[in-house]
Amino acid sequence: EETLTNEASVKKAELENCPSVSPYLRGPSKLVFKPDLTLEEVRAENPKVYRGRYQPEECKALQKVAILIPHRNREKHLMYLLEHLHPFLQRQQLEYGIYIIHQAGSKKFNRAKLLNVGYLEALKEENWDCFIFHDVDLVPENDFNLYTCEDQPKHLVVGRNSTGYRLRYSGYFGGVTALSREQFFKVNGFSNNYWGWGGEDDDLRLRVELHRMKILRPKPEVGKYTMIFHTRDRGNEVNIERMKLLHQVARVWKTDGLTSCTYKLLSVKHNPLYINITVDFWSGA
Ligand code: UD2
Ligand code: MN
Repeated sequence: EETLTNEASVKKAELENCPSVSPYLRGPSKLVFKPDLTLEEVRAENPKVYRGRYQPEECKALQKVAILIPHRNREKHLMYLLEHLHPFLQRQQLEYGIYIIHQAGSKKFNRAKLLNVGYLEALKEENWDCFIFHDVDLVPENDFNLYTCEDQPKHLVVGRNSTGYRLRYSGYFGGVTALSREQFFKVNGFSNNYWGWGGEDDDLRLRVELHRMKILRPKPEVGKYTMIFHTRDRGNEVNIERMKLLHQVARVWKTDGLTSCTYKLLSVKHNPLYINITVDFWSGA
């Protein structure tokens, strides 16, 4: 057992760095969502993913990337995302882990707080370099859209099918973003105070701007996504407080965020294709 571990680590140390551009990238693709797909099939298609994680065999990945996905009651979307994201990330030669942060109970949904939890919990098992904050219903169409972090925060969704593949508004920072461990730490993560739909993405943009960071984006033809059709979920009604909250960012970012993110951890489970973290935001938290 011990010699095996040693041999494995020696082998890993000898691997050369992966190239800056992976030879496996394919460019634009037409996405197909098979109506009768099962999670069992997705598992069979991804034999090299172990307990939600993967690392290339042929080279040492340039970054270790944690994908954080806030979730409740979107099982079908999750299955399609896993089906496409695993091969996509492997073609990019990344070392990665996919974390689903599941909100238990029926209290208002809190996407931003779930993502804070994901960051804090994921760092307990690996010193990830880079974090991708990812909606469950957005599937990337072009694998040149790299799921890596750069010297500035990156917004990966330039456009999606439902909006004619155009940026919704300048400063838009929703859907999928990439921040390094340090960048996210510096802005104290997301606010924990956005319950229900809307505003939390703009809040993060303001935090980034307050710290004099710039937002990078891929080219429009690369930053393309398909959003799987959905209506507004029950428990995620529009947050009418969002404008008020957005006016407070400069005053509260230091005390509202990672440093004040309290939650009840119900379970951490390593499934074959993802790591599931279930949390409860009990009333008063
Ligand atoms: C937009 C943003 C999203 C977020 C949201 C406002 C884009 C492409 N996305 O998404 O990033 O800023 O507005 O909060 O602009 N979710 C569940 N279960 C629920 C409710 C939400 O899993 O019951 C998760 C899921 O990952 C979903 C995400 O939260 O993708 C955002 O919710 P949405 O898809 O209903 O909101 P949408 O499409 O307007
Ligand atoms: Mn959506």
